[in-house]
Amino acid sequence: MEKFIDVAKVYVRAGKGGDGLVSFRREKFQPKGGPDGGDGGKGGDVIFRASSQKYTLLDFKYKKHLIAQDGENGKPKNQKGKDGEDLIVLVPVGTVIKDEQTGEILADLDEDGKIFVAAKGGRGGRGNSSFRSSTFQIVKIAEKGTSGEERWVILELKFIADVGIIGLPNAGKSTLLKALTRANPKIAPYPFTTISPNLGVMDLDGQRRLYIVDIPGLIEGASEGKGLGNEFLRHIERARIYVHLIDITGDPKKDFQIIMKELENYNPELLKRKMIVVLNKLDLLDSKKPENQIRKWKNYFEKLGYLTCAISALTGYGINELKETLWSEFQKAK
Ligand SMILES: Nc1nc2c(ncn2[C@@H]2O[C@H](COP(=O)(O)OP(=O)(O)OP(=O)(O)O)[C@@H](O)[C@H]2O)c(=O)[nH]1
Ligand SMILES: [Mg+2]
Repeated sequence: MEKFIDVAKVYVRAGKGGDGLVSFRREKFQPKGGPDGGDGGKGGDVIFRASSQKYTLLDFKYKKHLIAQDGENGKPKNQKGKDGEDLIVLVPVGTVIKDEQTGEILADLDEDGKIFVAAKGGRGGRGNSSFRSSTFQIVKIAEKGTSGEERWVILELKFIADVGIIGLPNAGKSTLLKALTRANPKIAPYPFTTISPNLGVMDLDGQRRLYIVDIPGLIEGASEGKGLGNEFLRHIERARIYVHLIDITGDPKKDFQIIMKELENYNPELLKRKMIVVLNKLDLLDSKKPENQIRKWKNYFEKLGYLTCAISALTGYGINELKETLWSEFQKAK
């Protein structure tokens, strides 16, 4: 199965080395002692480390500048400046790091704990005490620390989605992704808000996790290239199970058929994949007996052989149950 790619571009800068110091010992009765300026500390490195506790590159959507600490300057009395702390950046296992300029693969962090030093810290400069010798006592020179390495790198993570949310434009797919995960996709009251898949990770009690993608809306004729067309259907192939999301205030029967027909036209194999029908926007049912409506459509889809849930992605109604259902169905489908 082809994979989705989660990508982030980040700037890494290692710490500058601290400067060496020019200083002379000052003691009672010995106004001009020998040189005692300490060396500068080393600048911190920027290090990527693969962690099985990380699942996406979402952290880097807002934090793009990764900067390690500078080394301290040298101090009197031969004291070396402190080394800058390394900046350890956790990324999901499977993250590939590329040079932004050349595209060259710099590292493939495919195992938990694997590391890559993306920017080396600068060297600390030597203080004047390092330059003295038996014949050269009055040293007034010291070195500057060198600057830390810096560059832009691309982080890439390939994954297969566990769950793909499909449905007509405006059904509430992005709203549902947001309700199930901590993702924050764009949501708007018009069709085709989503133009490329959004990724989120559903987390049940910190133990059970599913990768969920919200796929752009499909319309009738998509398999012949209408709307966002084939491009979108291609995304659908990459999910293990589907949530077929339907606006209950629309025409559930017709809406369902439109999507199923497009799937079939595109690739009949897709119809064999596990699908859960989810009726959305229950909060908008204003009839006196919304349960009747819900029961009617639940029965309808269950008769067709689909596990069917009813929710409001907006208010959160039914979301916890849906999470459990997704987990157990995913286990069965594996
Ligand atoms: N009242 C109500 N509104 C909802 C619910 N779910 C989604 N909406 C609204 O429906 C509109 C469309 O929601 P989106 O999540 O952007 O829909 P989408 O399916 O991702 O749409 P596309 O990306 O265009 O395919 C927005 O105005 C949402 O606020 C719901 O459960 N109740
Ligand atoms: Mg959307």
